[in-house]
Amino acid sequence: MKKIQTTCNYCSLGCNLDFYVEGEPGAERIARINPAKEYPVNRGFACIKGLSLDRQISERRSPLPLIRNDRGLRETASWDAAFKHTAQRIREIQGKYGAEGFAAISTGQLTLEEMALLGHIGRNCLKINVDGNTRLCMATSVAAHKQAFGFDAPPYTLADLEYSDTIILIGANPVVAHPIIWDRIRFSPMPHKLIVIDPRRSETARNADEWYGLKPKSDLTFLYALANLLIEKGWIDAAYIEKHTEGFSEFKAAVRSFTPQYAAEITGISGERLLALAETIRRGKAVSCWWTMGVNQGYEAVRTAQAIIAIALMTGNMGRPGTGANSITGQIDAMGSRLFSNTAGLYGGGDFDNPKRRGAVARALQCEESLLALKPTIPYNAIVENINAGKIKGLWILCTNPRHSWANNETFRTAAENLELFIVQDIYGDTDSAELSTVFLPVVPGIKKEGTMINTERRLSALRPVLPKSGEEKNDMEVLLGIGGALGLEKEVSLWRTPKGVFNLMKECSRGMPCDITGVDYDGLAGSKGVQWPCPQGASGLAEERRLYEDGVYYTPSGKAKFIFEQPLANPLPQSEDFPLYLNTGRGTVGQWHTQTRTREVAYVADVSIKKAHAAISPGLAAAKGVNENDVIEITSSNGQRARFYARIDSGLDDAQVFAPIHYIETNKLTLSVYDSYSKEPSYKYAPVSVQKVAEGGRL
Ligand SMILES: Nc1nc2c(c(=O)[nH]1)N[C@H]1C(S)=C(S)[C@@H](COP(=O)(O)OP(=O)(O)OC[C@H]3O[C@@H](n4cnc5c(=O)[nH]c(N)nc54)[C@H](O)[C@@H]3O)O[C@H]1N2
Ligand SMILES: Nc1nc2c(c(=O)[nH]1)N[C@H]1C(S)=C(S)[C@@H](COP(=O)(O)OP(=O)(O)OC[C@H]3O[C@@H](n4cnc5c(=O)[nH]c(N)nc54)[C@H](O)[C@@H]3O)O[C@H]1N2
Ligand code: SF4
Ligand SMILES: [Mo]
Repeated sequence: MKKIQTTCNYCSLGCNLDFYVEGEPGAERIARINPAKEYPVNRGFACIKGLSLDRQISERRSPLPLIRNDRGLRETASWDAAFKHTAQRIREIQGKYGAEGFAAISTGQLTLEEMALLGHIGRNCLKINVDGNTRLCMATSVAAHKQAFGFDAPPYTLADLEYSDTIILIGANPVVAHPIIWDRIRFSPMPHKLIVIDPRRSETARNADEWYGLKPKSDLTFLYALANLLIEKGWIDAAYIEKHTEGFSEFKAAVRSFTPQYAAEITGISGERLLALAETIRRGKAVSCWWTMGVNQGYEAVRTAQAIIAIALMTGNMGRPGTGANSITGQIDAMGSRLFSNTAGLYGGGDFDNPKRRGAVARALQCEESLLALKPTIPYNAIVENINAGKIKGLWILCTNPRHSWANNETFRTAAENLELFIVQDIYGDTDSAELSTVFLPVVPGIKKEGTMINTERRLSALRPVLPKSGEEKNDMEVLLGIGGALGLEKEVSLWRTPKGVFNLMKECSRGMPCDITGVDYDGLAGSKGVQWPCPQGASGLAEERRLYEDGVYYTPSGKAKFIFEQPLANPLPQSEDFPLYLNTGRGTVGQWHTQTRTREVAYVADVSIKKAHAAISPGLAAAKGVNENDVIEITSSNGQRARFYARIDSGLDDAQVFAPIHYIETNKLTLSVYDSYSKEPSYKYAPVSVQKVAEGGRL
């Protein structure tokens, strides 16, 4: 039996798993999957999703492309025909509507190398807009880090969870979304206090020492008031502030008006409880703050993330074991997408108009500088808006399912219907998005692919094929190269033909940057413990766990971290008489992944998951509306749409809150086209709605 170590390609922990494969060549079979014992992230544990990665090889997948014919039917085509057809249609669209009449959307679930190659073909060669669906997820943290730290460089290593005596989770629910983080908190040898800040008494909040159930989207006021209290009480680290930060006096002056009384009105959290939190922070010797989508997905999300950073900076909780203002990523390779996708910045970092970086990247890629994209991509929402305005007529989406996952998702359905060319590259041809495609390009799942992933703590790890491809099957890289070839880009992609070749190009692009990976050996990553960036050439004896900013030096021109303040904005679309309630959304269960295309294959997840869309309301609201568990309710959203759900009753919600898991397409029918103004990340977690009962128990 052969043992192959690879990376789980679901969540951002990037657990490593040992696959045991038996059988003759051509008839290989996965006999067993064990979480890798020596891997520093998961240390012999994994969740149900990783342990069932072998379930993505079902009959639902067809190995050959589908092209929609004149009668509107999808017909099987050979790979050669599909490549030629797709390339020809891309050229026609660009000829008719200009280069930017075509666009692409990728994702943080592809490998670093696949994303880099798409960025090269799309952004450099075709001069198109390519955004990542990391925009729906991590764009806020990217913007927050760049402005406050000078580079998109999150400080922590996961071991900081175990060195922390005060763990504060803000808008994060790791019991469901990051089970290995939850394990590491739960079993941490360090006695600790766990605090959860979340309008919903989530699964994690139920297991915390303290839960702050603030009003939705009131985090910024809450954090400014907390900062003000820490400053007034003198519970700050003046030496750290003086030596390693800038902008503190302006910040201090700006938050002065955020009194506990004022904050209580906005947040619903009393002055006494705010003081208790400030005292807990003062007492903590190693305080760490961790945030996820409850912060990132809001209309003033970047400033909220920066307020968390401000609290960590002013209390000197940075750069030491167990501290940090720590953004947790979502998808396995979100970090790879942020650094190496050529979408919002050059490969390895740097703006498209930075002459020094342009020169370095062109040299690294061994190409003319003029080949490099000249400007950042327009963001995801602008791509969808431009489609609906008739400016973009062709779209290529890879490894994402926006018909379901995009905010206010009927706008994506309209967009797909407005397209002349809609290419979907996915492992399944029956996703909600693929069903609308004019060209469907089937690819193999992660267990048949090779490349590199970068997890939430900046750790690079190897994805290695567990099973060989069979017959006509292709992987993402081969499909990208096939289309590149049919577009006549043979010369441009000549150095980009293998994952290792692309990785080595990206290494060169990273040279001298904060995310320097010139010391990483592609082959050496396989079967290893992974390595965190930075890892420059010649680096030796690197510790298994490394955090950034231990020396207090940041990546800003002055070397100091920045305090950033802005007056909280009015909610652009608040609750009203017609829409007195609000819809909160998020992950439902450990077993379910996003739009469920993959996890529906796992029988023991499907068996315990509720099949149809469901939404939770409080016992108080249920009583007021005469709703019992499993009755059918209709939720009407301020975006003009309505949808039906089975009612659940959840005592962890306040009477104005409705919580719907994202795993059902109905949920995003109701979310808003509202974005953070800096990151353009959708405000997925807040939509004014009203609720009505439409039927007794289970007649949906
Ligand atoms: N099982 C499973 N795991 C996953 C995923 C999955 O689909 N399924 N997806 C992965 C991905 S891509 C991501 S991005 C992560 C997401 O991981 P998380 O962000 O932890 O998960 P969410 O459920 O989206 O949201 C977290 C919490 O934010 C809270 N929240 C809502 N509004 C606010 C607010 O205004 N303030 C505060 N403080 N909190 C608020 C919600 O009530 C929710 O409990 O999960 C990853 N892991
Ligand atoms: N209301 C609401 N909406 C949300 C969120 C929320 O919290 N609330 N969260 C947002 C966030 S954080 C995220 S990350 C997005 C996720 O949104 P999506 O990325 O759209 O969701 P997935 O279901 O993960 O879609 C991935 C697709 O890629 C396919 N796939 C899997 N492996 C491969 C592969 O190797 N190659 C290719 N080509 N395809 C593959 C899968 O079959 C699936 O169709 O949802 C966002 N939407
Ligand atoms: S915790 Fe995340 S990376 Fe680990 S096995 Fe589960 S889904 Fe995969
Ligand atoms: Mo995400």
